[in-house]
Amino acid sequence: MEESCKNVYITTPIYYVNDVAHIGHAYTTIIADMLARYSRLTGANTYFLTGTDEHGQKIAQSAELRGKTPKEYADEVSGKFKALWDDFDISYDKFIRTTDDEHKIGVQAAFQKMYDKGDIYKGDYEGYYCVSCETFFTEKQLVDEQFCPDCGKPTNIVKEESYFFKLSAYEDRLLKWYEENEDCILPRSKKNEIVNFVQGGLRDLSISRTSFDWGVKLPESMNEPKHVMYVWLDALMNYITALGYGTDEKEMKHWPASTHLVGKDILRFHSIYWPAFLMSLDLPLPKHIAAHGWWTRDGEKMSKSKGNVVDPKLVADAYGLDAFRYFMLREVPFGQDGDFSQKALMDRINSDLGNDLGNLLNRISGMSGKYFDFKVSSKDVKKFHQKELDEVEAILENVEEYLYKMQLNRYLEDIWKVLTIANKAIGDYEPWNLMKEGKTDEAMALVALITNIMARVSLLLDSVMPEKIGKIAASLGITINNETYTSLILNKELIADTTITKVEQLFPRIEEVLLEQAKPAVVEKAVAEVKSSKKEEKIEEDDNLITIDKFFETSLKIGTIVAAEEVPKSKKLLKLQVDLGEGRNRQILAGIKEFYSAEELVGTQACVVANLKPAKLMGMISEGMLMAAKDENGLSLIRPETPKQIGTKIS
Ligand code: ME8
Repeated sequence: MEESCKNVYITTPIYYVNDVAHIGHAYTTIIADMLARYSRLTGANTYFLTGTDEHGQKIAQSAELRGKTPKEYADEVSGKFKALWDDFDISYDKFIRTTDDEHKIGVQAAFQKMYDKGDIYKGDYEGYYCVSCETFFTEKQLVDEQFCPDCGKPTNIVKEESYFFKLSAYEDRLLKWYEENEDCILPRSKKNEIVNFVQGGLRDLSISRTSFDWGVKLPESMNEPKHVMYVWLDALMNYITALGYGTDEKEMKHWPASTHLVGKDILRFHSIYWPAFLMSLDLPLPKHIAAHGWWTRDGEKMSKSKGNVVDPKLVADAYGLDAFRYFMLREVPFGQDGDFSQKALMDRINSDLGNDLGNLLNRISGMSGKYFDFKVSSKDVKKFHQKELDEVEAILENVEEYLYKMQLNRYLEDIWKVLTIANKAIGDYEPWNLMKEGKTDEAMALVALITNIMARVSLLLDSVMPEKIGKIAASLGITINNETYTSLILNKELIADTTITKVEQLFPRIEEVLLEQAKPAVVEKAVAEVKSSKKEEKIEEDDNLITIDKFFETSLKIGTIVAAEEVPKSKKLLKLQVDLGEGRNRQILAGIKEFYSAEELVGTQACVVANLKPAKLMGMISEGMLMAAKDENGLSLIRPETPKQIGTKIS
């Protein structure tokens, strides 16, 4: 974010449509919304972009699993994201979808430009691909020769004709950019990781795929109908196609981005590929790429595939949207991970919001009502309270800096210091005694001091809690806009005479957790539906639940392990021959060597996923998978309690 009178362009990642929105997504979007609202208040010409990322193998597979076309599926989930942000009153200026025609045209224009420049060439890609992360890896990068180093899922071997982007040619320019722009990647600790990574050397990037077709086609002039663009090239371009790059460029005046807000999982794409693409396109680079940490549940990253997500709508409905926003921004230092806890949320509501903020407003309306018929005049504030005003101003002068550095929790911490000054002043000056002593002017000055502090705090908190601050401002008789911001915050003026109106209690105390437990969203929803005795079909529509037919698409069988041996050079893999009663043994490579020896397995039974597509691991075919469960105490194979006939179906 930059100072006022400038163009400010703030973006969230565009979210994949294979996931329901959870509090991780809400977190990014709420931070971006806060920055955008603040920026508008300061008078900057602000543009705020969010949207959905709808192409790629992952989405195509998710759609197929549900028996939908990718577009049908994308329409449905993208609609849910948009509805949630609308429900949360997120102040985006544009919601982009990568299936929008303008976007596709823009991406093709960018591809063409990079190609014409000589930055794209055709070759063959051979390596590993993680569909879940939509990322290419070299063999060296894999964990145990097989698993994605980012998400831990198995990778696929990909061997196909591909176009490449000359990423390696941008290594030096990227390093120079990092060096010359101290805050281009925030926080600093994350920047160091990126610099180290790039110093380790960059390989050219495969930017087209031929093995599936759910993606943006290459420009027609290239006559390559088999190729679609790599989903990350397509996705990153959204930040410029949303402004009309390659179509109607009238909004391009907002470029370059002030802040690309991202989670740390996707920082590499944003701080290496994206600036390199932009250099190739001769466009200026973003000012800041700011990476926040993860919200976890019991220490694990929240994600739908892990089934540990918290539904932000449930939390906001239970505790209030503004309280939820405040909590997210205040609780965890930007860049660090945070475990979601309702207890912590309740504490913030009862203490920070109820006691410190809400109560102060009650005291203003109580004192002004009792002593002055709700009228407040600032005329003697300077005379009696210059000291407090100076203290407040010394703090507030520096808070904006925290926003530029993305230290949002410190921004809020300091605003709370100002509230403490106000609460303390009431105790120190005891207006009830001043009134008794007939020092009416002094009592009025004190009430006006508190009212002025509350007015300034309101301006600074409006972006964090727009709804509640709207109510506070109305109660104080002020309007939250750029004019008031300029007068009270920049010029440090005092408010004009005003009349206080009483408001209901803004943050009622919460005595016990309101959500039984923040269970995965689908479970919560399903339980709620059953409780309200709606029809069962309704549950089936909910994102994660499957029908029994779907379950039976997986063929699970009992097999006997007839032979087992270690795979040389592999820490994890054992090579097994498993009899499923098919007249021949299946070869199955299982990552269980750390937990079982080859000898002890021979002659035992296991549950086998029998209809998996064969996969190649370390150059050997694997024709199935053993079922196992792993926790902190180790891994156990799932087996029948008593021996069963070979090939018995599991149901
Ligand atoms: O990566 N904690 O989309 P995505 C905090 N389509 N934030 C989280 C989170 C968690 N547990 N889980 C997700 C993609 N997020 C690409 C982006 S941009 C050109 C393309 C947030 O749906 C966080 O901002 O997987 C993370 O970066 C983003 O959601 C990933 O969303």
